[in-house]
Formats: sequence, structure tokens, C-alpha cells
Amino acid sequence: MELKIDESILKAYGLTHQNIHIQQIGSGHINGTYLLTKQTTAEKFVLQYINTNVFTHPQAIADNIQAVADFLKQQFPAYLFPAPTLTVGGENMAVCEGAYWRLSPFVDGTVALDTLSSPKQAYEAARQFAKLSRLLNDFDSSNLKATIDGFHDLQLRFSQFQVALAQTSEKLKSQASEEIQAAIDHQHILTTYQEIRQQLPDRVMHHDTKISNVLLDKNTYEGVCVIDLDTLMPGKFISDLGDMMRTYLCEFSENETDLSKIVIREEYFSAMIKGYLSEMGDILTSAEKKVILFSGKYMMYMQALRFLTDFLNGSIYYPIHHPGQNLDRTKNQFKLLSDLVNKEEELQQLIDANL
Ligand code: GN1
Ligand code: MG
Repeated sequence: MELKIDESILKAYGLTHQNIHIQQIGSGHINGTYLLTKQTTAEKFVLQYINTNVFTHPQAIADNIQAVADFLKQQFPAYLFPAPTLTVGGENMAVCEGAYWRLSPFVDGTVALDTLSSPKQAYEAARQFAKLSRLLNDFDSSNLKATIDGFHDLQLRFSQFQVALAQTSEKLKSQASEEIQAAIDHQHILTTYQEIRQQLPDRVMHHDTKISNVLLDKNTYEGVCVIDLDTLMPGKFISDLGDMMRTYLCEFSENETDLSKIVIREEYFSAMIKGYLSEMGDILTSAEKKVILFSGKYMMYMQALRFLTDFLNGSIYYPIHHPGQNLDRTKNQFKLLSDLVNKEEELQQLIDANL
């Protein structure tokens, strides 16, 4: 799809429509992503606009990435961290009619996958996200700002669910009655979160560790680097590891409606844990090691709550293709959570074998 991107955005990066081919890429819910190819040299860039309804502090994104990029460049110069390119005027974003854009180099010879088709991919992806956590272990995360306030605060997500429940229509409430009950029945996950969160150190977290946010070598599928740095901010390790469990372990995505297909693949779990611990095994504290499996429950439950809350609010956050889609996504995430709980003992053994 060819899209009209304002000339002034391209100009800010020394480009023009005349010599650029534009293609929309990516499958994220929030930001628009485009691949730009220079017709003369075939040089490629990724252009992305920041959705300021969601990211209300776009400058915080740019500042966080800059601070982390500076640290990594100094401490680990060989590490590939695809920070955005500066504009011709030296700014870290281009602003046009109140919209914020940034351009990043396209990393040649890589692919971003939408789904995983081998445990090795789970190993490589988990390793890349864990490597970023390891390299930033000595970076003081309090130097970073929240790019979305309370983003992975489960208490806040539960409160938002309660507000939505109180305000929604009788019709939506009755359609979602089973999922509302499931949200309440799983409240013990929130209780555990409240008990442990103070024991877990603050770290720099990526906060969106899905498979399409890691670039793999297109031939060998070896991990190359992580991308999509908008939610790089202080957090707890359960965010990144938990979101990998949420998105790597099932063959089908959160959009799958046939719940019999929502099943956790143990061999992917094992590979993901091995990849993660190959970088973070010596760095995690004993308090963190105890809640490795819990991280999956935490993220699956939080995503179920977020989809359910959005459904009750009339689907104003996550784009949908049919009216009940956020409710379907909620069911999907609760099924994934229940499969994780059913397999808890064997999965914990796989963790213990690697610690
Ligand atoms: C959103 O835009 P995307 O798809 O990368 C969301 C994530 C959710 C994800 C669920 C800023 O991410 O937190 O896990 O949808 N990002 C934001 O698919 O809300
Ligand atoms: Mg994202």
C-alpha cells in the first residue's frame, strides 16, 4: 500500500517523495510503520509515527532511547542498538502538524517474524531481549521516564477493569459475563503481584517482547537485535519474560478464536527459558528466580484484563475487525493462562533444570 506521508517529514531526514518508495509494514496495534526504500541506492529505512493518544509523552520516548543509546555506545560499542537517526536539524524526532515521526536504519539481511515456527527462534529471541537487560544491568533505570504511566502496573489495570465494569452497558456486561467472572476468579494473581513487586529490582525493560520486535538473520534465524523501543523504561523483569511466554509459547496468536488451538508448547518454553537464562541466569536475584513462571501468569492475566476492559469500554484502544474481537481476545488469553496453570509443574521443572 502506497501512503501519503507529508513531504516535510521526508525533508526533515533529507529525503523526498521523488526518490522514495513507501510500503506499510508491521502488525502492531498502536503505531504506524513504513518501509522506505531509496530508489537510487536501494538504501532502506523504517519510518514510524508515534500515536500520541497512547504515548502522551513522545519526548520521553526520544530521551529514554537517547540515554540508553549513549550508555551502550560507551560501554558496549559493538552492540547493535537501532536508535532513530537524527533529523537534518539534529533533532531526535520530526514533528508535523502535531504528529511525531522518527526514522531508523533498516537492518539489512534480517527478518521480523509474525509467528514462531521453531524452538530455536524462541531461544534466539529470548536471548536478544535478555542480552539487552544484561547490558543495561548497571544502567540506573531511574534516569528513564515512563513513556506510558503505569503501563504494566497490574493494580492499575485491575482498577481500570473495575471502572469499565461499573460504567459499561448491560448488554456488553451480559455478553462478557463469563470473562468478567474469570477476571475476578484470577484476582489472586494481582495479590501475588502486590506481594512480590517490592522485592523485585527496577530494571530497564523493553515492555513489548513479541517475536516481531526482534530481528533475526534471514538465513540462519540467529538473533541480531531488538527493535520497537517506545516502551523502553523502568520496570520489573516479569514484564519482558512474561510477554515472551504470552506470545511465543502458543502456535496461534491472541486473535485465534478456536480455543482448542490455544495450547502451550513445552519445547518452546524450554528453548525460551534457555535463551533467556543464557544471558540473565547470573544476573537475576533469588527473589526474581522464584517468580519466573509467575511472570507468564502476570502478563497473560494483564493482557486478558486489558482486552476485557477495552471491550467493556466499547473497543476504543485496540483496533478491531469485528465487534466482539476484544472479547474473543480475552477468551484466548484466559485459555492460554489456564493452559499455563495446568502445565505449571512440568514447566517449573524445566525452569529448575536450567537455573
Ligand atoms: C500493543 O502495538 P503493539 O501491538 O506493539 C500494546 C501492548 C500489548 C499488545 C497486544 C502501547 O502493542 O502492550 O501487549 O498491543 N502496546 C501498547 O497485542 O499498549
Ligand atoms: Mg509495540
